[in-house]
Amino acid sequence: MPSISVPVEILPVIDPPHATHPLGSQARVLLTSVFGPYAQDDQYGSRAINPMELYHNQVTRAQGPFSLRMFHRTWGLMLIQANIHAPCTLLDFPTLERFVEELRSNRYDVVGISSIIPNLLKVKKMCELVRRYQPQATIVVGGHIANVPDLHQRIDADYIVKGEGVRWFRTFLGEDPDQPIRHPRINSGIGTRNMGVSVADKPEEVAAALIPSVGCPMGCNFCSTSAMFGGKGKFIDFYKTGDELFDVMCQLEQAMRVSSFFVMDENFLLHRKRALRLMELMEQNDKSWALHVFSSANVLRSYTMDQLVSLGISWVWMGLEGKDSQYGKLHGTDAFALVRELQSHGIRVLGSTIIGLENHTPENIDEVIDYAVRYDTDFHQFMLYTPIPGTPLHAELTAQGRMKDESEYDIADIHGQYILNYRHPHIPEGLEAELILRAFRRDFEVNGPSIARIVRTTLAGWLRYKDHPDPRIRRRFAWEARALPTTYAAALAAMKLYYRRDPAMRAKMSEILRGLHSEFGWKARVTAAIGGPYVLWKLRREEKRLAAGWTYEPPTFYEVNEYVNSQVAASVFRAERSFPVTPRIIPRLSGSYGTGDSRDAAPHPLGRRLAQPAAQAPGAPPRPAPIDRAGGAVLA
Ligand code: B12
Ligand code: SF4
Repeated sequence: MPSISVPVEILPVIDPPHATHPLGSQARVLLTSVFGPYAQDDQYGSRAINPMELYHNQVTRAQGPFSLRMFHRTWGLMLIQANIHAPCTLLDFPTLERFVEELRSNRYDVVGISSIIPNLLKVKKMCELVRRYQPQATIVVGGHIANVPDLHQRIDADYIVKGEGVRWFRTFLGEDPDQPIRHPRINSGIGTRNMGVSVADKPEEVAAALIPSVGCPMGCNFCSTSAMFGGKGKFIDFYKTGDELFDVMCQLEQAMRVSSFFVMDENFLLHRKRALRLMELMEQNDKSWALHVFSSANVLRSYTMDQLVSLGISWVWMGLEGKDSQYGKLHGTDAFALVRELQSHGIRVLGSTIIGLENHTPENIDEVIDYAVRYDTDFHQFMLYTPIPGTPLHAELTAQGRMKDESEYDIADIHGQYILNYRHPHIPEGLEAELILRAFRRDFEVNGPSIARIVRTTLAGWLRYKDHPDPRIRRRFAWEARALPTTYAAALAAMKLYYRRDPAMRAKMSEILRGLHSEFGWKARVTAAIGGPYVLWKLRREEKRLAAGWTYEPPTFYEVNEYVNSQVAASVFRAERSFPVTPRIIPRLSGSYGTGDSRDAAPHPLGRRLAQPAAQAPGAPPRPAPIDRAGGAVLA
């Protein structure tokens, strides 16, 4: 059991007048993410190849109209807003103009900005704007950007906060930092779209994001999320026990009418005791929830398939060891066999492979890519090997003089899809952008659209478990399979038509469609016959739009917590109210932060990335109001 400290560092970059804000919980707080639009090249560091979209950015990037389009909110800010007693407004995904409007329209005592490193220039600009329009406000900058060593010299902020933000804000506002953590209601995906079809906005179709912990005790040397929360042996639990977590999930289930959870936890199954207790409670209380998790392969292996199924694991994001990888972390686990086994139980796999490891060369890279493609996971993420400030790997390469100087690149381009930020021993400068694209393309050419792959896996799960003796298990698989005879049959029929001149791919699509026909009979046949041509038409239309340069941007969200009085909330731009759930089970030990069990853990190469159900739909309260893109105003 690792010893755990609370890895929150408070770094005042100017001497604060007080250790806490003089107004305490009376201080008016604005929390904001960096401004968009994101999917374009501009002087603030937006990049067309770095959209604010998980899948299209780094998973289905080369899948054209088959790419899964979806946005995710800034969960860290939502968590902070839910857990302070000060009146707090959250502006998520503003435009620059909307951010300025907010500063001109409402007075704030504290402005908190969340960012990652590639968005540094935006933070700089935002700090300047706060100084201009709200000189009285204290500027606090947090999130992964805080790991830039000389950040205080690059931006004009009062505080740069490394690590967990709820505790920092509570302390700063003079509140008890050890109160239980309230959980915001978060729709895990927003604006889902695939093959030119937008997914319906039904609350019961949406997964709730669940944040049990942050950090990962495995402390892989390149892992910025582990480093962010203390590194090796350290992490922070918001909900320490299975009982606490179960309570929060029940409340989210009721409030949001969800039956699935996207579990935003670096290595959820690593906390074995908590996960198994949750499973027990799900069994006792007849909960057939579906869980989407991150996990390393050998942690998955430490559970039996019955346990995984009972716990509702239906989607796994896992790092895949590359051929002859320097990260030998799967520890003898046959990852190919594991992926197949998981898929045969209906568990969809998002595999993650790193390109640009030290042993990769222009000569062996095709072998590396082919190896990754052979996994035939439902989705495949490829990322460039990128030592990030704050990680041991970055420190090591800096000491060896192998990190590139910042004058050699633009920091906005270090997002993992374009430039290596260190001197690679074999890959010539500039080749990496092509290599990573080659990997995405190869995976798509060989394995086809991810949407077809998840149909294949979901069908396998349904066939295996539809007659399971436990009705709780049967119910979950029926829920997972609900769209197979309808939406997915139409989608497969469209794909078959789309690939009519590609015999291999057409055969692949035909086989999956045959599976649907044989299982669901006339219903699937009729939907395929009628819906297929319609979806094909949508697909082609989307293909044309994308070819013409169409991009997607997230809507702006504008939300206030319960301490903002309603007059303020209604003024100028009307805001939505956010409604977190409050834990009813209070931890026995004082404090919400604690230890976990990492005995059977081993790291995965790129583990902490986001998993997401494919058929995600927007919806469920608190719902974003209509968007006025020009001003970004949210008028409920
Ligand atoms: C969800 C997510 C996304 C979402 C959306 C995020 C958003 N709305 O901004 C999507 C999928 C769009 C995305 C995109 C990208 N992401 Co991303 N993403 C994540 C992910 C998986 C989860 C973040 C999260 O919600 N965590 C849970 C919350 C509770 O934790 P948190 O965000 O860290 O917040 C806590 C603290 O950081 C702190 N805090 C945060 N903000 C603030 C602000 C203040 C004022 C204070 C005081 C404290 C504070 O308090 C919070 C509560 O404890 C992380 C990995 C991870 N596990 O964290 C990567 C991660 C943040 N992403 C990363 C990257 C690189 C990207 C991309 C560049 C694409 C890419 N190639 O991966 C793009 C950038 C898009 C763009 N144009 O800006 C890196 C950042 C690396 C770095 N050091 O800068 C991470 C760490 C993944 C990784 N290890 O590579 N991402
Ligand atoms: S890469 Fe995965 S296993 Fe390693 S520290 Fe990060 S989250 Fe943990």
